Amino acid sequence: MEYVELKTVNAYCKIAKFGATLVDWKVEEQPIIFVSPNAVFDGKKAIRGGIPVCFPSFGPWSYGAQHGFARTSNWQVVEDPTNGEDESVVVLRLEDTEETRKIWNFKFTLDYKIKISGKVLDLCLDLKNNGEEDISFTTALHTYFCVDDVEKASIAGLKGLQYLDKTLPDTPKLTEDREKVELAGWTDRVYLGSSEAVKITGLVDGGEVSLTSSNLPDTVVWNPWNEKAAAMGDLGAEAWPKFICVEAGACVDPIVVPGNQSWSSSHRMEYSK
Ligand code: TA6
Repeated sequence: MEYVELKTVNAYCKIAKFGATLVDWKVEEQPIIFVSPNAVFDGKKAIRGGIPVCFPSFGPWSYGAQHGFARTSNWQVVEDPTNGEDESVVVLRLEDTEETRKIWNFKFTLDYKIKISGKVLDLCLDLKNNGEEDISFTTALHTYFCVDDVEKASIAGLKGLQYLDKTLPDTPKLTEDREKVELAGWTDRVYLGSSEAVKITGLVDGGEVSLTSSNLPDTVVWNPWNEKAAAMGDLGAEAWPKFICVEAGACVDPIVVPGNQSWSSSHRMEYSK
């Protein structure tokens, strides 16, 4: 599997060209992103962990596998990383192919700029619709964060938001009333219209991370918990307490990009300890 690496004086990042999946982000040697010890790196199955790019769909999709084809496609490096003392950047690109057009008949260029600087990771998606027809899609950056114990992690910034609870029949829309969201079992929620920063505490070794976005209005919180994890060959019963997924996306209301127009989004992670 081919990778591209970013390095600065105090941070490191590694991205698989397969799926443009960021599989490692360290600040001062501290790993922040979780990858399952049982992840498969066969260039076919989505990597279990890291930051999979869900596109052109977040969730189930009538055209193919859930979360779309971007996370199981080979991306190109547009230009080699610029590795400076304080900042390092790379752009990866996914374009339509004969295969993608067979299942989703649109011409597009999706550029994914990844930048590390200090204790910050910036992820920017820029979609160009190269055809005449509107493109409609949903998307998410499906981040797995390393935690000491998922039951001791907490997420602030979601109070007052409505969320879809995918663990309940008919996926009801409920309202979050907690200042700090803590997980005590299988959790699969899409919080709608997050505006303020979302802060995760309980990362490995006392770390915290603050998340902000533009044009990615929803926040997904997920952990499969023990039973479901045990049934996932690329996760397993031992690994599930060691991560929490907090994902920035446009997960519900599709984004529509008219012919020959563009759409862009950004997602910033600021680590602190
Ligand atoms: O982000 C939460 C979610 O949509 C869950 O419903 C679960 O399916 C998870 O993604 C993992 O999906 P995957 O296809 O990577 O196994």
